Amino acid sequence: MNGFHLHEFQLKKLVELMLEANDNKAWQLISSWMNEREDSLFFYEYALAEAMRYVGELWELNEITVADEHIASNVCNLLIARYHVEISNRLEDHTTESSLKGMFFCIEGEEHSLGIRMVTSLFKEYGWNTRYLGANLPVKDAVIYATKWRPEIIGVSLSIIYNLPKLMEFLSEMDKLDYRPEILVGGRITTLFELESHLPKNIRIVKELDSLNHMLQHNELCKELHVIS
Ligand code: B12
Repeated sequence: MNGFHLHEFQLKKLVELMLEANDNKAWQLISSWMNEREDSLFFYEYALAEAMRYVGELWELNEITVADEHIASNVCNLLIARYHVEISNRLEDHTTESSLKGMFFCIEGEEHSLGIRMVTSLFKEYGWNTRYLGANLPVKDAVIYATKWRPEIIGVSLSIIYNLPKLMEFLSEMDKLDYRPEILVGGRITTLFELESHLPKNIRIVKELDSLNHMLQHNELCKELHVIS
């Protein structure tokens, strides 16, 4: 293995198992690549996310159908959930009453939810009290939940450009509230377009899981809150 990256033949094998809906074999295969050095970032980014991008390429080339893509997505979901359970058992639950809170979802209209599921699990692994609100969450419901639960962090994902107006709507609604959560925006769209100049300054755009992992490791999120507590 070359650093974190899988060789093409390894990726192909993984994708093959995912397309056959063989989540158990896919799990075993990834596990066999993991050692102490290779962690959650390897599991989420270099195995699963890469595999899903490869599935996208196969679909673009007409080598697989939409139904195949759905199967692979479901296996990916199962593997994220299985890893989440595994890691929670290993670390035991270290969320406490005083844990920082984070809510995570895909903006209204957006169905690409695998990335934000990974993000939620990563926060949880670092001891955050997390709520995953899934795909296609209506803006008004996101605002109601945030107002009531008052999370310190709100993570929003979007992959498709035409969902951008809904993100802007959400941000402007959040701006009217009496409290200021830190808002992170991520997803495929952030790697395709320079959103920085279009979004308010207090919004953090996070292009890669790698950077998020670094921020979590070094307590770089909600810094002001860390100082207060
Ligand atoms: C799987 C998939 C689907 C699945 C999604 C299932 C699910 N539960 O998520 C289904 C079948 C539902 C789907 C539907 C559609 N899809 Co689709 N899909 C994909 C595919 C193959 C993989 C996406 C994926 O899961 N990637 C892996 C995840 C882990 O990556 P990620 O989302 O980028 O997340 C990573 C980072 O961005 C980051 N991240 C993500 N969110 C956040 C949030 C925060 C806060 C942070 C910090 C980080 C972060 O963390 C992750 C790990 O690194 C891509 C191909 C591709 N190249 O991406 C096409 C793709 C994205 N889809 C595409 C299209 C067109 C569609 C449809 C419109 C198809 C249709 N005609 O119906 C619909 C749209 C649905 C909608 N309204 O959203 C196009 C988009 C093209 C474009 N114009 O932008 C792509 C690129 C395929 C293609 N080549 O044409 N799709």
